[in-house]
Amino acid sequence: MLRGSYFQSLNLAERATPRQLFWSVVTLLEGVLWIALKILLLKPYVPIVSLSVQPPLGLLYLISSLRERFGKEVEITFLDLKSRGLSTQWVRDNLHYYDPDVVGVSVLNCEASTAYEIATICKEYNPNITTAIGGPYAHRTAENILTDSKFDWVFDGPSERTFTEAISRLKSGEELGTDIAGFSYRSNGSLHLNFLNDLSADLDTLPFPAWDLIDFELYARLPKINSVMKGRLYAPLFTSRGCPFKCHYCHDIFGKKFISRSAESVLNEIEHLHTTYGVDEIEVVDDIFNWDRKRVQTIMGEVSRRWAGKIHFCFPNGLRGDMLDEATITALANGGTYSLAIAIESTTPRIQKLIDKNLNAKKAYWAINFADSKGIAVLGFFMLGFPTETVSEMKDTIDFALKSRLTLAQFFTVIPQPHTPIYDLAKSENHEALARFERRDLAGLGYYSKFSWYGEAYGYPLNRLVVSTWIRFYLNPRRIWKVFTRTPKKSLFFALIRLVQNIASIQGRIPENPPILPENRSHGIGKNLEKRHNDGFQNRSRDSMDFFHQPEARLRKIHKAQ
Ligand code: B12
Ligand code: SF4
Repeated sequence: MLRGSYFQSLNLAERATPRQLFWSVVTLLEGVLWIALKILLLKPYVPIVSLSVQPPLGLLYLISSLRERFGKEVEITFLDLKSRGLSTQWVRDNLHYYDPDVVGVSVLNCEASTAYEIATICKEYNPNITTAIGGPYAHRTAENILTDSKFDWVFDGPSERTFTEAISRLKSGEELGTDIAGFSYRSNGSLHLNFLNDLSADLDTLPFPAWDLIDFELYARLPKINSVMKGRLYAPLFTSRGCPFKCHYCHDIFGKKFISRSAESVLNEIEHLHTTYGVDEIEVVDDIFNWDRKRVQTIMGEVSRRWAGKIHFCFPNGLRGDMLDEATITALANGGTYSLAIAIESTTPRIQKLIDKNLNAKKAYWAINFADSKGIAVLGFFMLGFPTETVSEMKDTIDFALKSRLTLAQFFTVIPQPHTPIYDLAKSENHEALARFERRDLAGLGYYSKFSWYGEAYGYPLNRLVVSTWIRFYLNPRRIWKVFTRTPKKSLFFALIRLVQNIASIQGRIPENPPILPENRSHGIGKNLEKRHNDGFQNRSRDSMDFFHQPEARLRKIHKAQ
C-alpha cells in the first residue's frame, strides 16, 4: 500500500527550495520502501501552569487505538513535554531525532500559543509534516485554528476513532473527505470543516490507554490534581464521558449525554494497572462518576471485595455533591476512598440559577458531613466572582465553606472560558474588561493571580477576598487537626507549598465598600441582565450549545479561499 497522499502533496513544481525538494524525495522514498508512518504525539509544556501534571489520558487513548488498528504500520513516539519541563526550544533542537511524518499535539486553552509555536517549528523543519491538534482547545475552534496557525488537521471531541480513520486515509492515499466527525482540515487553500463530534456510545470497545508508555514513578513525584497522595504509584482513570448538566462555565467536550464503561471494563483496567504496574492509587477524573449510583455501588463493592486495603481511591473531579446519597458514600468509603472533592461553586440560589448548575447546596452540605463522618477528607471547590455576583453573595458562599466540615477547600476566581455561556455573559456585562483580563491573564491561568475578570469588570480586588478566605478557612484548629490526621503525611509538603503559593498573591486589604459593584445589586441581577434573562438569555445560550449537536448543523463543508 503506497502512501499516495504523499505523492499528491509533493507538487514538486511549487516546491522550489532545495530543503523542500529534499524532504519531498525523502517522503517519496518512505512511501516506496513501505517505511512505517512516524507519528509524534506531544503534550506541551507551559511553564506557568506546571503546578499539576498527570499522564495525558487523551494521548494515551489515541495511542492504544492507533496500535490496535495499525500495529507496526505506524511508529508512535509519545512525549509528555510537561512532565519533563521541555520547552518549544527543546522541540526545535530535537525534532530531527524523531523525524516524524505526523505531529499531533494535545492542547488546553492555556497551551494554545505554545502549541501554535510547535506547529510552526514542525513546518519550518519539514513542510511535509502533517500537523494535527486535538484536546479541549480544539472544541469549536477549528476554523480559527486552521486560519491562524500552521496546524493542518483539527480534531474536535473524542478522537480515538476519528484520528485513526484520518491516519488510515493518509496512509492509503484516500481523499480525506468531510465525513469524519469533528475532523477539519486545510487543503489546497480551502478549509474543510466538520462540526460533528464522535460521541459513539460504546466505550467498552476502546482499548485501555497505552499505560506501558508511562513512567509511574515519575508522575508520582510530580504534583498532581489531587494535591495529596496515599499510595505509592497512581493512575488517573476515566470511566465515563459526558455530563447531562449544563453548567454555564463548564466544557462540553464529551457531549451532554452520560455514557459509561461497564463495571467489568473499569474493574479490568484497575486490575491491569495494579498487577502490571503496581499502581496502588486510582484517581477518578470523570466529570460525573456518580450519575449512575447503581454502577458506582457495583464498582466500589467489587473493589472492596478484591482490593480492600491494597488500592486507595480519590475523586478529585468526578462527583456531583447533591447526588451523593448514604449508600453511594458508604460504597466509596468501603472501597478505599480517602479523599473526594465536591464542587459547590456558589451557595446562592440566584447564582446557582444564573450558572444553570442548580446544585442543591443543602444536600451537598449533608454529603460533606456524611463523607466526613466516614473518615474521608472532603475537598470543597468554590468559585468567586461570577458576572453580576455581589460581595454579599460571595460572603454567603464563604460562610458555607467556613462552617462546613470540609477538610480542604479551594477558592477560585471565575475565569470565563471561551465557548461557554459564562463567557458570553461576562462579555455582555463588560467586554472591555474581559478583553483586558484575557490580555493580562496571558493564557487563562489566573485562578490565583492578582488579576481576575471580576476585578477588571467591577474594580473590586477579588484576589484579596480569596486569599483572606484561604487563611480564614485553614487557620482553624479543628481543621488543622483534620488536615494532619486525614491527609497522607508524605504529600502534606506539596499541599503546603500549594497553599503558600496561593496565599502569596495577597495584595493589601479588602475595602469595606467595593468601588464599582454596589451591594444593592445583591437583591437581583442588574437591570440589563434581568431583562436579558427574561428575554431568554439562558435559552439563547443553550441554543448556541445545541447548535453543535443538531445533525443538520453538524455536517458542514465550507470552502473558503485563504
Ligand atoms: C485531569 C484534568 C486535569 C489534569 C491533567 C490535564 C491533562 N493531562 O491534560 C490537571 C490537574 C493537570 C489539569 C490541570 C488544568 N486543567 Co484540567 N482537566 C482535567 C479533566 C478533569 C480530565 C482530563 C482528561 O483526562 N480527560 C480524558 C481524556 C480522554 O480526554 P481528552 O484529554 O480531552 O482527550 C480526548 C480528546 O480531547 C482528543 N484529544 C486530546 N488530545 C488530542 C491530540 C490530538 C493530536 C488529537 C487528534 C486528539 C486529541 O482525543 C482524546 C480521546 O478522545 C478535564 C475535564 C474533562 N472531562 O476532560 C479538565 C480540563 C481539561 N481542565 C481544564 C483546565 C481549565 C485546567 C487548568 C488550566 C486549570 C488551571 N487554571 O489551573 C489546568 C492547567 C493544565 C495544564 N496544562 O497545566 C479545562 C480545559 C478547558 C479548556 N478548553 O482548555 C477542562 C476541560 C475542565 C473544565 N473546566 O472545563 N487538568
Ligand atoms: S460542572 Fe460538573 S455538573 Fe456541571 S456540567 Fe460540568 S461536569 Fe457537569
